[in-house]
Amino acid sequence: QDVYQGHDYYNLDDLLSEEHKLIRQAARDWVKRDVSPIIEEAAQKAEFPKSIIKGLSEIGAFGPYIPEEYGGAGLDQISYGIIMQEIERGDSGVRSTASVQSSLVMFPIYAYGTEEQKKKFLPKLASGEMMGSFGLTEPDHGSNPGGMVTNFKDKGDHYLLNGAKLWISNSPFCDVAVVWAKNEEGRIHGLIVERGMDGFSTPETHNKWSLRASATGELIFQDVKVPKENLLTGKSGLGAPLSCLDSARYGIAWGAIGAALDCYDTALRYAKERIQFGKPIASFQLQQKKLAEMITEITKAQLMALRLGQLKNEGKATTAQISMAKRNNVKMAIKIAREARQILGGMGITGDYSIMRHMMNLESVITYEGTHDIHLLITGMDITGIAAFK
Ligand code: TGC
Ligand code: FAD
Repeated sequence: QDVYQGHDYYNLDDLLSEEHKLIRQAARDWVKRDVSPIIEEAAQKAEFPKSIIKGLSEIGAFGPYIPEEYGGAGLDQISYGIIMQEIERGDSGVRSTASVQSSLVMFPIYAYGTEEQKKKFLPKLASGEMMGSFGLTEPDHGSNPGGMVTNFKDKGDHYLLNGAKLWISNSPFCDVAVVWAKNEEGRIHGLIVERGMDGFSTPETHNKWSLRASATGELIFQDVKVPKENLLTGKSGLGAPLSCLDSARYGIAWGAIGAALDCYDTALRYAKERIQFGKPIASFQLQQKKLAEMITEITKAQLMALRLGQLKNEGKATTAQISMAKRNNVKMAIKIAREARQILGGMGITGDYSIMRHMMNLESVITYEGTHDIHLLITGMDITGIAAFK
């Protein structure tokens, strides 16, 4: 791990600014120092390592593109991507924590919240003093969030919230949850629910074989009285939560490259050192084919992510473009993890190397933020004009 410097086959660094490279180095150094040494044990024990919260905040991973006046880092979208890439080189679960906090909690409050909400929540979320979760998925509504049944009623001086969300990252320890629910007319709105409100509970989901260092759970609302000032007033309808997903999916398109780079880097070095039949296994054509295809696919994914970042910076990236990159890059990373594990032979199944953990983590990444199938259908809809979801 010590000599890892990234792989840049097409000299994409030439297209990055000095600031981008400094941000990357800071994130990379932090992952090497504070994540890599503890993450295997955290994953084995299925414990979220709370010690990383401070560091995530310090490298700008909480709200990288949220303006500094609200405590964010005020960076561009490529910086956001680079930070996600470096974090996911360490672990997809750690990147999940940052994705949720930034794109799914801070973004909706920043984009759709009142000035009071922004001032109250954003600086604390940026510093990690407050941790957030995002409740869209329900037990019976995953790919089809528009069918949600969680609902709130106007009770004059407050709203009364009922329902349940499942598969929620950060839920077991979150201080606040951005929750999507239908009003009495069936229109979807976002509400900020705070820990301590009566009737709000967050049981943890156990027995995951994937994303074990990330805490996942439920959000349960039983007659929760939510103050009216906690409604996100800036946007309603399914488009509001979906626009947050655009931001998180973009970060995942970069993040997956980090996991793939770590697997490739590990496999390349192992192949050069491991001797069988009197030669390094890297000298056998079958292993070279695997490694050559890995770096080719990584390079294509890097090009896609960088161009998407440029489009995001210009405010031109479409939902369909983001879907294509999320789908392609996560699939690329899973394939590389599987091939890399084989290059390590039996050693590849142990926790002495990161590959098997990445491989298992990526099974969540390919499912959350829209499944592999759903993203294909988004592309299909974009090119044909016909939605095949329903
Ligand atoms: P559809 O009729 O297509 O759209 C409903 C309304 O939303 C608008 N819209 C968008 N607006 C902004 N941004 C987007 N990306 C948008 N996509 C659609 C659309 O224009 C429409 O507006 P209006 O005004 O006409 O009402 O909706 P649909 O019900 O047919 O569903 C489409 C579909 C299937 C693509 C969508 O539901 C979907 O993406 N499903 C996947 C669900 C998903 O991704 N869930 C993720 C949950 S969060 C999570 O997984 C976090 S993981 C934690 C981590 O990152 O670590
Ligand atoms: P389903 O929607 O039931 O899908 C099952 C299968 O059917 C999939 O293969 C899917 O592709 C396929 N399918 C569904 N509809 C169609 C269709 N129309 N056409 C073709 N195939 C279809 N959600 C949140 O709101 N917040 C979070 O923080 C969050 N964190 C998560 C963390 C983890 C570890 C995991 C695993 C999930 C998380 N999710 C979160 C939920 C995630 O977004 C959903 O799991 C995902 O959207 C899929 O929903 P589902 O699991 O209900 O699967």
